[in-house]
Amino acid sequence: MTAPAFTHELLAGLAAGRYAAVRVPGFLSRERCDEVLGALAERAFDSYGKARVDPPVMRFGVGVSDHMAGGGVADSYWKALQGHHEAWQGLGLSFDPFRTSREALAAAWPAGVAVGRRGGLEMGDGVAREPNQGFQVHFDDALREYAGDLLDVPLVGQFAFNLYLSVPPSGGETVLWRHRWQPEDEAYRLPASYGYDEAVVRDAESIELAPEVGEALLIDPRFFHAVRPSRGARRIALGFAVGLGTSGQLLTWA
Ligand SMILES: O=C(O)CCC(=O)C(=O)O
Ligand SMILES: [Fe+2]
Repeated sequence: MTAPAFTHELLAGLAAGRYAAVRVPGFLSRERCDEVLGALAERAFDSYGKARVDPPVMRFGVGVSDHMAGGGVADSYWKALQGHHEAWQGLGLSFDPFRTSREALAAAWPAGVAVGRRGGLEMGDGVAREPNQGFQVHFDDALREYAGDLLDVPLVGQFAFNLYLSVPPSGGETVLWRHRWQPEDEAYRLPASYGYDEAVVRDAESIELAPEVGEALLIDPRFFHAVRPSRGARRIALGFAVGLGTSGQLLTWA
């Protein structure tokens, strides 16, 4: 579904599986995209853990996936989050793009949106990601990745939010398959990787979405998805995970 704004019906439809993806072109103005991009262009990006994420994906900000330990979250995550907030504040932006994004979701979700908490501590609010060489075929599911509940509130649904700041003239498509993880899929897992051989989705229906600058995309990341390699320009998106909690609230984390 492509729409001028996120609505309650669209978010409910995505959670229920009625829609594969909801995209909102022009979610962020060209001026605001350029402001964030201009500030990020001056900064050094980190990369995700090199063994797990290959080809490498660059990142500005802290993501919990690099701090998983024993089915939970390592102390290093909470320490790293301090530097994360300093780094984002250091960009000197005139607005907080993660807050702006949460507010747009809150306008569509009567029970509200908040940054999720674990053990009472606020999780990270989002990252900028640059998968110029693409993301492998993978899925994201906090219920499978963590031993217990990741957040203090149990989740009954999950979304992935992406806001595209820079997109290449060719490549960089997000591909989404009508296939959710099943035990047999483990035969296709790439060694030590977050990803799977593409044969895992060979028989599944798919859609391919070529993002535009300023567009926001919500998907249910429990469906297998990938990002194709970019050609000709950086592909930079702001992103965070969104859970639908048993409280009815949407809870974000990164
Ligand atoms: O960059 C994208 O379009 C999708 C990235 C991704 O894998 C996710 O948001 O879970
Ligand atoms: Fe993903």
